[in-house]
Amino acid sequence: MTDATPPRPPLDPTSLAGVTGGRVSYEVEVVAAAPSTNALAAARAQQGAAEGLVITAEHQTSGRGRLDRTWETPDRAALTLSVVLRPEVEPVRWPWLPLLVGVSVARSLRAVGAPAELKWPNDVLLDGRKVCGILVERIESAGGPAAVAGIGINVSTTAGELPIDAATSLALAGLDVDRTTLLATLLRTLGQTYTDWLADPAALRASYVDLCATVPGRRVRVELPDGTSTTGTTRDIAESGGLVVATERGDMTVNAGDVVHLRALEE
Ligand code: BT5
Repeated sequence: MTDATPPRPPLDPTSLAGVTGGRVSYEVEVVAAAPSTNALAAARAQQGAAEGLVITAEHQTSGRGRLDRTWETPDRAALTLSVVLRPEVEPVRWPWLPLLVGVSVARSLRAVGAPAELKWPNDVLLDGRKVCGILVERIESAGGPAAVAGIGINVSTTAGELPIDAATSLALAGLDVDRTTLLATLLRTLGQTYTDWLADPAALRASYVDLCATVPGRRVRVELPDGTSTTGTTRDIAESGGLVVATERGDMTVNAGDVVHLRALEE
């Protein structure tokens, strides 16, 4: 198999001007290179940036994952973006924001022909491999808290460019997707999904479960933030957004952690 780099046209900022989704009117800034779009957007949110600011980098050179992990994408091969949102909701609803972003990405990928699924809490999978990572951070600012929603999607990334075996890209799944078109679809879908959730929080849970490969009835290993892990069978998504897992010691709701989907031989 060859691993030649495909043509990688730049994003077209003019087609992104004036994009809206639900209540969100976007202001999209395309930068050639940045260490982390989340870091840039967080600084802007702290300075009072309004909801709808989007910073996207053609080349993100020091992308951040959760828990100090990294996100690696070559120049123009991926979409790497961060969106500022200012949800006026109780703190107890904030854990749904990353899940909401996952639903929006999965819907957008399906719209361009990719049968994407979610892995709890917020990985987006294609053919069982990670095609997108999401990092939502809460920023305190004088105008109130803001959420910076960071999204990285592998678009034309080749197998040799992916950092782990369990990753994939739209191109590797046989899809030739224009990044500008995908970004516009994503922003429209995210704005609408977010606006619907603000008005009706309960409805998102059913949409999430529908798109989620983790629930119900999946054998999983849950790796908790304290370093311990446990195996069990998934039951449901709780109202908190947590994952309900049946274990030997009874049901537990996991609100933070990593999940590994197990195959029979891995137990
Ligand atoms: C994530 O973290 O998946 C969140 C990634 C968020 C990236 C976006 S890009 C725009 C914005 N600006 C940023 O600085 N970040 C956000 P986590 O669940 O911790 O997964 C990280 C792990 O995914 C790494 O340790 C690798 O194993 C794997 N990984 C790294 N790069 C990848 C890629 N391009 N595709 C698939 N997997 C990758």
